[in-house]
Amino acid sequence: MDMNAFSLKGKVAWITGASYGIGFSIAEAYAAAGAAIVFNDINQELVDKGLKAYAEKGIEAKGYVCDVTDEAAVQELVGKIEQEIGTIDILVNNAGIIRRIPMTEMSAAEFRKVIDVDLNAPFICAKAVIPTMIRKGHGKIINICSMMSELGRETVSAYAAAKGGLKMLTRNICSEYGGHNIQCNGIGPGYIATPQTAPLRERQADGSRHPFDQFIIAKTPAARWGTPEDLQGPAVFLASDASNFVNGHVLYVDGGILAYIGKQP
Ligand code: NAP
Ligand code: GCO
Repeated sequence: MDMNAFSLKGKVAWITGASYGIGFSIAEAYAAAGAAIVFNDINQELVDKGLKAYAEKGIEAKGYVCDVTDEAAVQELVGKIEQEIGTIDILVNNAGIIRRIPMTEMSAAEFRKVIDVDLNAPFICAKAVIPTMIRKGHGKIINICSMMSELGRETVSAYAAAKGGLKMLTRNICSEYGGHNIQCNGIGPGYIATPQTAPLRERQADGSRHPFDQFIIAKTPAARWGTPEDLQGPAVFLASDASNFVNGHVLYVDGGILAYIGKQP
């Protein structure tokens, strides 16, 4: 086998919401694999924070302010990227939010906001890049799904609905555009230590671990939280030619959570 199949040399990768967290880690891996990195975030402060962080890693990333829920802004951004850097070979729909609110206490507006960022935006961004991928005869779209693409839990109704929908959007892009040599797959991270999950890991007043922290440790065969770096290899694989016959798949990177009933108390 030619191991260059895992190379991203000469490719342009756009990772949404990648100033930090999982998106940043994936972009870092793509840069190491040879890709040109483009990212966006919701405001200039975050973009500047990201640019500084990429520069500290020796990565010449290009950053743009763009709200991924704004279709006109996304269309404009894709045109700007194509002019300034090149056509997009790899899209990672990473930007996301969560609101942990019991469903009966959640407003319809709050529910819609989560759906807008976590499901509508991946549609908008994929729709913006697919026409050029068709013209080029290849493309990679990777949607960052979740355990909640398969499981529910209290207080995350909107997030689970969005991530479940994102799994099916992944499968539908595969179905509709696989004939154009476009592969659309998902990555389903387990519980990863990022700002988004920080509230679930906060030390208690007595110094003990957060109850949810202990719960996840018991539910994970690896008996640890994942790190953004745990996602780098799977993300490079799904962005590379090594996965050209993998399509419509959600690759769960969860330390085994989905396979495990959980450690007996
Ligand atoms: P994070 O730390 O909250 O980072 C998400 C990034 O997306 C932030 O920079 C955020 O900006 C940005 N963003 C939010 N709304 C946006 C919008 N409308 N337009 C552009 N950017 C926007 O999250 P993370 O933990 O790295 O997670 C990244 C992705 O992985 C998300 O889709 C998340 O659902 C998914 N995921 C996370 C875990 C986990 O355990 N951490 C597990 C499974 C899946 P702000 O800082 O302004 O919010
Ligand atoms: C939660 C967590 C999870 C993780 C992730 C798991 O509140 O349950 O935030 O949703 O973010 O999506 O895969």
